[in-house]
Amino acid sequence: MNIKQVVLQAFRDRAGDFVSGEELSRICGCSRTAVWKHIEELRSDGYEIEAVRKSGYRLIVAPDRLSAAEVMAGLGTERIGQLVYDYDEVISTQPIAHEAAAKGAPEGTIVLAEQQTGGKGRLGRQWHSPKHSGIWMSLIIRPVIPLPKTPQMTLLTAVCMARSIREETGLPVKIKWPNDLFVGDKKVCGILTELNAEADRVHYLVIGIGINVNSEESDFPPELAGIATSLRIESGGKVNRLQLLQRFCRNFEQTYDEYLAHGFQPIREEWEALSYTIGRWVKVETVSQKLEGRAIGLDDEGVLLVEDEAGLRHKVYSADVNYRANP
Ligand code: BTX
Repeated sequence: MNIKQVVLQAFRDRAGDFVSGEELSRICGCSRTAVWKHIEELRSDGYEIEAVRKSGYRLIVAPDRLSAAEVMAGLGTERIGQLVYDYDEVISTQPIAHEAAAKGAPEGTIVLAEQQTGGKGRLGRQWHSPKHSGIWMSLIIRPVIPLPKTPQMTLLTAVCMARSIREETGLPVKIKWPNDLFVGDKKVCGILTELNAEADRVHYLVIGIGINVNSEESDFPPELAGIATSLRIESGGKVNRLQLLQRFCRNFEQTYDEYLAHGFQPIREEWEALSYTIGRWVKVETVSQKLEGRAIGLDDEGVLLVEDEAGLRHKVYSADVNYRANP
């Protein structure tokens, strides 16, 4: 942790009470003048900090910003979120994370932006990422798994994010295969998994996650009206982006470690329990596949199983799935 993170952690531990300059200087291992300089920096980052002679410093208001210092302070994970790069505005966090990963950024590194001007969805689609209203992030992981298993990481991420949103907001979020989170019939979160690999070795994955957290109806462009929603719209109140992100980091680390130790089975069960897709009549279209049927579950590897009207079971590896009324 750097000094700003240590100071923020001390404020958090004290929950609104004063921390003396002397104590901060002891915790941070620097002079009181250096502490004061860091307090000034935090103020220019938007923190409102009261200073009272003989009492010390007290945090009054933290800005609604996803800063690296805030995310890393008090996170309590070992890898996920232990290195965070934050940006005010980027085209997309994905290429930044790829570049960091190629230069050796450790597993768990996160790239965050308050706004993306060219947010990416799958297959060249766009992801609308307006200022301060969402979590737009890319997570670098380096699992030692064979290439065909990498789609499982998207399913794992969806499970962890759905669980985190449910715990944080109580909203009944569901997962639409393979990479969307829905509240009711509207999309609240999308996941884009990109990888760098050779035929027999995964170098790293960059998992891009976009969540509409505090967006209001007016934040969505007309083409998303009726298909997109936010946690705020659905829950009726502002949601703390920082708490949600930290909760996701903890959930992800725990679930990812379980996955590395015990495989996909527990994730498959949780995915099916949270699924919006299972039990529905779907229409699947890929370059090589066109079929309609009922989504009946995932196989052991995380491949979607669809049963057509003749009772034949088909495996769907990667495709857009549209929903149809039952025949
Ligand atoms: P997707 O291809 O499944 O979804 C993209 C489609 O979703 C768009 O064509 C549009 O219809 C709809 N859409 C666009 N923006 C939104 C939005 N804000 N809310 C709801 N629906 C929307 C999903 O791709 C993967 C998205 C990943 C986004 C993250 S953000 C951080 C990282 N950086 C980056 O550039 N992308 C990822």
